[in-house]
Amino acid sequence: MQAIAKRIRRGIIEMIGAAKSGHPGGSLSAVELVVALYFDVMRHDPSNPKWPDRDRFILSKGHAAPVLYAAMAECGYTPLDQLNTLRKLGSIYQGHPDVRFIPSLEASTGSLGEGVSLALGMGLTARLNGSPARTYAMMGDGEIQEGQIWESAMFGAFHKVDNIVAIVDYNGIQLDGFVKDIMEVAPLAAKWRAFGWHTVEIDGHNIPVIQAAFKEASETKGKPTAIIAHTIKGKGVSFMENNPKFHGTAPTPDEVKLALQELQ
Ligand SMILES: Cc1ncc(C[n+]2csc(CCOP(=O)(O)OP(=O)(O)O)c2C)c(N)n1
Repeated sequence: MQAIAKRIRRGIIEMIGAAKSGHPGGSLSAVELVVALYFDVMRHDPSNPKWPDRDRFILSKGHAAPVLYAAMAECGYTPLDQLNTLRKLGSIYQGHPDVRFIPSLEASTGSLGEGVSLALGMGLTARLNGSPARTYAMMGDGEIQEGQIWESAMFGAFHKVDNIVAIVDYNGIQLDGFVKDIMEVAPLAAKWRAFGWHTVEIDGHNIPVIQAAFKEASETKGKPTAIIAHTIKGKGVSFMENNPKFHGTAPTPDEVKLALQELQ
């Protein structure tokens, strides 16, 4: 999985570099979480994407589409050799995930704040159908400032939707600055606990720790689980790490070269 994570990081840099636009920072921070889900935790079958009992992943922070595209392509859902058409007219790899172009996506996302609500709908449906399907939704820590997130937090605990997991990619940076300076969201774990969720706080780059957290979530009955994953925005590329500039700025051709050297 470490090797896959590295390939996915390289893919993110290459596709955003080729597009000359996109969101590298929040794509790189989510790599290990997405890799653990697609390559270990989730029960899914790329040859049968509409399998009713599949586990589902919703990238609520849809601007981090490159990490999702790279993982789905690596799994075989979509073509690997088209990743570098990101954001081009006619490409299936649009700037934000869009089910009209990639039917194996669970939802179109990018308008922040909606992913946990979507997951709750899928969780309740699975419960009604007696399906073992589990649903995972990933948010950003800036995104969590959206009011709808807290409505979904109330709803999930009240309806005991224990087949969903909300993940916060807690990288400390939002669109143009640090979350603590714009509108602080801490203490995040205490907030999710107060809303009635089983809450686990982890290092979001440590794959065995991530796997253990998802296992704990699957064993938790009667309440949904929130995973607060501490991450580094831009992780893996020295000049992007913890640098708000690389929220939504593509690397230049020279920066692409440098980043790929670091990601050997
Ligand atoms: C409803 C809505 N408002 C604003 C935006 C524009 N926007 C895109 S990314 C972003 C910042 C998100 O920050 P965070 O959730 O921390 O993302 P990450 O750092 O993980 O990339 C904003 C405001 C949006 N996509 N949707």
